[in-house]
Amino acid sequence: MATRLGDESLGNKPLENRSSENTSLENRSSENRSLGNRSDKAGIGEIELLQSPDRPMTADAILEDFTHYFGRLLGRRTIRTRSPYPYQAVVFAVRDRLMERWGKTRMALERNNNRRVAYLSLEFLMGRLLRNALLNLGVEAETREALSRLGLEIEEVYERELDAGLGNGGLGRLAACFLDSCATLSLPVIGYGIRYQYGMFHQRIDNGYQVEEPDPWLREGFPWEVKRFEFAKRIKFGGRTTSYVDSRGETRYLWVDTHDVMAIPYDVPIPGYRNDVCNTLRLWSAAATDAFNLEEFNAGDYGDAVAAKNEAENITMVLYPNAETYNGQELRLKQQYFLASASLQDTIRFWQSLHGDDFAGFADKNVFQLNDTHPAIAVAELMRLLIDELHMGWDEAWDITGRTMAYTNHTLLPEALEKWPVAMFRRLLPRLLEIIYEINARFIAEISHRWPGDSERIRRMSLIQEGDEPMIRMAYLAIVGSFSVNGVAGLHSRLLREGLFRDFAELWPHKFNNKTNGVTQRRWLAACNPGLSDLITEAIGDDWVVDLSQIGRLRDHADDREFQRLWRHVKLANKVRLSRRLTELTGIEVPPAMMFDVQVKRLHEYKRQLLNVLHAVHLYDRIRRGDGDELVPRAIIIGGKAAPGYAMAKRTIKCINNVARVINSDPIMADRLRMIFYPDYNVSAMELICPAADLSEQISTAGKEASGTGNMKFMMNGAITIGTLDGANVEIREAVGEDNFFLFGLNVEEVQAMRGHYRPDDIIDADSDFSRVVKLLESGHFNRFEPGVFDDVLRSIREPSDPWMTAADFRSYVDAQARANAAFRDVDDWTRKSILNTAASGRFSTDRTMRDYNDEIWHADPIVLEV
Ligand code: 26W
Repeated sequence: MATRLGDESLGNKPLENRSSENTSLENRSSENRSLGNRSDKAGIGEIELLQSPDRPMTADAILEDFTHYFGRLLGRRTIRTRSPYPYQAVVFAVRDRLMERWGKTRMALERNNNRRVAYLSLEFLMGRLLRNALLNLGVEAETREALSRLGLEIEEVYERELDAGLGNGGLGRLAACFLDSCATLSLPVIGYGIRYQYGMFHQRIDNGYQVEEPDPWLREGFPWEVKRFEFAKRIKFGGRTTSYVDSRGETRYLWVDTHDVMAIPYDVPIPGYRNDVCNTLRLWSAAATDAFNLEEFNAGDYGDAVAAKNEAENITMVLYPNAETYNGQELRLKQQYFLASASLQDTIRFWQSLHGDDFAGFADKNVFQLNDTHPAIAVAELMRLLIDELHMGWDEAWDITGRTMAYTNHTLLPEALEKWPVAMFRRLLPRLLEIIYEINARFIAEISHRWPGDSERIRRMSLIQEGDEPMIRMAYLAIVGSFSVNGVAGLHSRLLREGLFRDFAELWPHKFNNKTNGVTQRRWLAACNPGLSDLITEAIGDDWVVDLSQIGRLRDHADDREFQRLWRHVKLANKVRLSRRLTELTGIEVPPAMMFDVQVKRLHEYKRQLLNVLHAVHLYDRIRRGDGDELVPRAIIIGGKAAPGYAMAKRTIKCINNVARVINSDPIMADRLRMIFYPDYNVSAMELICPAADLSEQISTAGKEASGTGNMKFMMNGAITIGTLDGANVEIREAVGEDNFFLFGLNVEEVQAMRGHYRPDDIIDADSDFSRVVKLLESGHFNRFEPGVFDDVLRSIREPSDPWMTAADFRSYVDAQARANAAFRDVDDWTRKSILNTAASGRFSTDRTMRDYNDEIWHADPIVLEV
C-alpha cells in the first residue's frame, strides 16, 4: 500500500487533506443566498465559502480598500509618507484583486489537468513587486489617482518597497523574469524557492572598501505573501538507513533516526500581463517540528531545546552570497535538499489530491526545471520518494525521474561547479548517498556497454570524483537524471557540448540544447522607462508589451529627425534622474550631457571591471597630458557587489573608488571625466540606471560569461554595447548589426590559442599608452597614503597565467572606446544607433525564451480560465 505524502506533516497530525487543497472560492449561482455552501460529501466537513463579487478596478474602489486596510488592518489614522503603512495598505488593496485571479487560475489548473512545470531555484531576485503588479493588472492610473486624492505621490509609495533580494545576480533575476513571462503567456509554471530571512547583503562603501550589512527585508513584513501552513512538509536530515523485506519479498529501505525540519510554504502571487492569470511563487521557510516543541521542551533541557530549534530555522536564515565560486558549506547543502524535497513532496501531494496513488500519468503531467545544479539533488530525492515512500520499483521510478527532470547550466567556470564531499552526504543525507551510488553503478554499466574497456572514460564521467576526498559531481548527476540539458546562449551551449560536457554530449546528443536568455520587457522597459515606453507606443502602438518582436518596427523611425529629437529628450530626462541620485548617493555632480558609460554587475575577475579601470586611467592620463581634445565628456559608472570572501573582487572595488577619488577631485577633469562607484547595486538600482545609459560595458573574457542579461536590459533601453564576443553579446551584435555595436577583444578560439604563451609584460612594454597607465597605477598615484593596497590586483595583470587575459585585450578595448567616443560626437548618428538597438532587442524578451522552453522542453498547454 502506498503512503500518502504529507499525511504526517506536523507532529503526526494530519493537517493536510483534500479539502484544504480545495478551499475553493468558486462563484456560486446568484440564487444561492446563504453565505456558505455546506457539502458534506466526503464527510470531511467541507464548507465552500461563497465568494464576494470581484472588487472593481476603479480609483474609487481602490481608495475605499486602501482606507479600509490602512485604518482597520494596520490601525493607522494619519498618513506619514515615510512610514511603510501607505505602501502596505496599497499592496493589500491590490492583493485583493490578485486573489480573485489567483483562485481562478488554481481552479483552472485543477480542471484543465495541464502538464505543470515546477521551476526549482535557490534564487529568485524579485526586486520590488508593486509597480509591476499594477502594470500587469492595468490599474496603475487608477491607483495613482486614488493615492493622489490622499495627497500621496505613487512614485513615493513605490520607493517605500524594499527589494526582495533573494538572489545573487543573473541567475536569480532570470528566474524572476521567467515567472513574469510564464504568467503572461498563461503557462502553468510554479516557482519553488527559499524564503531567506536575509537576502543579498547590503553594500556600504567605507573609505573605498566594501562593507557588508545584513538585509532584513522581512522586518516590516512582506505584504505580498500568504502563509499556507496546511501545506507544510516534513524534511529529514541525518540519521541512518535500514532495510527490511516487504510482504512481496522485496527489500525496502528506511531512513530512520532522522532530525526533521518542517518546510512551511509562503505563496507570492505572480500576475500575468492583463490576462487574468495569476501564477505562484512558493517560498519555503524552515521551522522546528511540533514533535520537537512538545517532547524536547518538556524533557527539561530548555537551553538545548531552543538551540535545536534555532538550528532547524537556520536552514533558511540567509542567502549564500558567493556567486560563481562553489564553497562546500554544509548549510548550503541543507538548503538545497530542503528546497528539493519540499517542492517534490508538494508536487506529489498535489498529484495525489487529483489522482490518488495512480502515478501512471505523473511523468506526462509534470516537469521539473533545475536552475543550475543548486537543486540537482532533486534527481535523487524524487527516486527516494517514489521508491521508499510510494513503494515503486527502481526502473519505474527511474523512468519517471528521467522523463520529468530538465537541467539548465549557467556557468562555464570550473570553480563554480558544485561538488559535494561524499562524507558530508553520508552524514546529512545517508539515504540519498545510497541512491546516488546506485544511479552511478547503473550509469557506469551503460558507459561500459557503449565503450567496453574504456576505464579512463568511466573515471572522467563517474558521478563520484575519486581522490583523497571523494566528491559527488552535481552537474553530472543532473545530466544523467535529466531528459534535457541546456545552456543559456548559443555560444555557451556550444562550449558546453564541445568542452565541459563533451563526453555526455557524445553519449546523449539528443539531450543537449540551447535556450538563449532574455529579460521581461514589462519590467525592463514598460515599467522602468515610462518616457521611452510612451514614445515607442506613440510610434508603433503598444503590442510590443506582449510581443517584443513588434519593436522591430521602430527601425522605420530611426532616421526620422523629429523622432530622434524626442528619443534624445527622453534619454536626457532619464540621465537627469540618475544624475540626481548619483549626487544623493556620493555627493558627486555628474553633468547629464556626459556620455554615461556603465558597467553594473557582480564583481568578478572574469567580468573584468579592471579593464574598465585601466581605460579610465588611460582617459585621465590623456586629459592630463593635453591629449584629450577629441574626448567627449564621459561619466564612467561602475556598480556591483563582491562576494564577501572574494579578496580580489573586493580589492577591485577599492581600486575603482580610489581612481574615482583622484579623478573627481582633479579640477582639470571637471566637466570632462567623472568616475562613480554606485553603492549597493541591486534590481531597483538597475531600473534607474539602464534607462539612463549611453554605453553598455559587456567586457568579459571570451568564453567566460554564459550569457549575460544586463546586456539585454541596456540594449532594450537604447544603450549601445561595447563588448567581446562572449555569451549573448554574440547574438546581440548579430541582431543589431556590426555597425551598431563596438566589438573588441580576442574571441574564444584566440583566447585558447594564446594560453601558454601569453606575455603580459611584453604587451605592456610594447604599448606606450598601456605602459603609462600601468606606471601611474604602480607608482602609487591612486593610493598615496595606502601603500601596497593594489599590489595583488596590479600583479594579476602581469601574470602570464592570468586566466582573464586583461592585458591581451587592452589595446583593442581602448580602440573600441575611441570608436564609441567618435560615434558619440555625431549626435544624430548616435541617436540612430540607439534607436536601432532598442529596435533589435525583440529576440531578447523572456517571452521568447519561455516559448522556446515550452515548445522544446516542457510541452505544457496554456492555462484556460473559465469565461
Ligand atoms: C552560491 C553558489 C553560486 C554559484 C553560481 C550561486 C550562483 C551561481 C551562478 C552560476 C551565478 C550566475 O548568476 N550565473 C549567471 O547566470 C545568468 C543567467 O543565465 C547568465 O546570464 C550569466 O552569464 C551567468 O554568469
